[in-house]
Amino acid sequence: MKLIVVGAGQGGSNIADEFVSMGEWVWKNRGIRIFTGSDEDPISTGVFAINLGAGDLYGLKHIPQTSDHTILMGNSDEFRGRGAGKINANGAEQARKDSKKIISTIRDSGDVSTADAILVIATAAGGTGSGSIGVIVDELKQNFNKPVYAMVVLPFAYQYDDPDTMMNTGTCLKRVLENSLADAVFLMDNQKFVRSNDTTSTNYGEINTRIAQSFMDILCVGEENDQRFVGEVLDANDVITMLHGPSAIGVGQGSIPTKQQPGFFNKFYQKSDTADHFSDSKAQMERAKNVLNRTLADLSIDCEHQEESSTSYDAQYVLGLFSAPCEETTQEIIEMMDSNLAEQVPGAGRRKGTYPGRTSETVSITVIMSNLGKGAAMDKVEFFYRSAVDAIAAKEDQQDARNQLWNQTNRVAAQLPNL
Ligand SMILES: Nc1nc2c(ncn2[C@@H]2O[C@H](COP(=O)(O)OP(=O)(O)OP(=O)(O)O)[C@@H](O)[C@H]2O)c(=O)[nH]1
Ligand SMILES: [Mg+2]
Repeated sequence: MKLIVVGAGQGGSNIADEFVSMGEWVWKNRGIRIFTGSDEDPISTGVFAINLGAGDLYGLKHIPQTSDHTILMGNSDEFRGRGAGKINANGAEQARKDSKKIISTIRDSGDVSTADAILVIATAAGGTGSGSIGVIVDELKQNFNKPVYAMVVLPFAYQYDDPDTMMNTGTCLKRVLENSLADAVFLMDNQKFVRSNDTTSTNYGEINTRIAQSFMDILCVGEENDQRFVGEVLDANDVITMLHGPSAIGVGQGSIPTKQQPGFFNKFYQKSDTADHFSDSKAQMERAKNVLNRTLADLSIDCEHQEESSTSYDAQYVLGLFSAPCEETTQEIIEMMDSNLAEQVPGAGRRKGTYPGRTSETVSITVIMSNLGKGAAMDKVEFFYRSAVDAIAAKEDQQDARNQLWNQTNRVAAQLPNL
């Protein structure tokens, strides 16, 4: 699947930058392009960064810092090179004003005609990305008529007590989920990407790498042209037809123990090469089950639904992609993955694929759930909406109280002569 990737705001652009880094690795190691452009073009041809603050764009390592790939909005008025000051209405307004520049830059430099889809990435808590993502998604959809996916990165739990964070996140989610032309919206909860052993200073770099890597196999699988690595294919259309509405993605990995070289004694007990010993296939099955459990635990946003002590997921579609060396990819294991997903996501349309041979010492499973219904993700979105409503009301109340106090003070001042 070939993408155009557009990062808006600082966090969004940082993640887009990580997509380029991942794309470069994939090109070097797998000989596959996952962004637009011909084989001779730089990998970054299909990737763009948009921001209000020039300073935020200097940190990019892979997206060229030239006007054909980094798009600076608000150059002509009061924002000139500065951010949106954490007010996402400013981000939205600047994107509307600069929409022609955004579209023409992507049209002229992005090789859009070869794209299967467009992905627009932003964080929800700030001003620039949060405000502009909905506008950018709509402009891209109207101008290019391709599937357009939004990725909205939700704030860390420690930010929930900040009123601006909650107002920006609530209004961004409303714009993108309810009032935009996005075909699907990937919800990425920063809190889910924090590892307990991370230091207190948030390691954005590591989180961004994890976010980009979640998409690696799903982008590669349909583009693979080396027959040794073509399994049960999931091509771009399989993915596009199942991607709708609020969605979660996750990847779990497990390592395959290296086969022991036979020592002097155990060579007498060596198993035949042709038939797998049953304990081998049992271990493989256990490994695959553990990886699937890890994938579901590591989805980009919690979305399970608890009912009377049983846990399930409510989604219109679920996709499972099993990537592992051929000898680990048995029919039994694929059936296990499929029936497990069928059981856990009852009633969902299922897509499954295999991607054999590309990794030698790991088994990994990618799961996408799309058009999520009841469950933790919906609760989380509602939590942000309610918190935003509460934050706006509290802000107004506080301002009223301040105004009243100043009115009293001003009445005293009124008794003084004017200078
Ligand atoms: N995963 C991830 N999250 C980030 C990153 N940078 C910032 N964030 C999160 O996003 C929030 C908003 O920050 P920015 O993305 O810098 O905001 P912006 O879109 O540039 O908007 P301004 O407020 O105008 O600067 C932060 O409070 C964090 O929660 C990043 O590189 N990766
Ligand atoms: Mg910024």
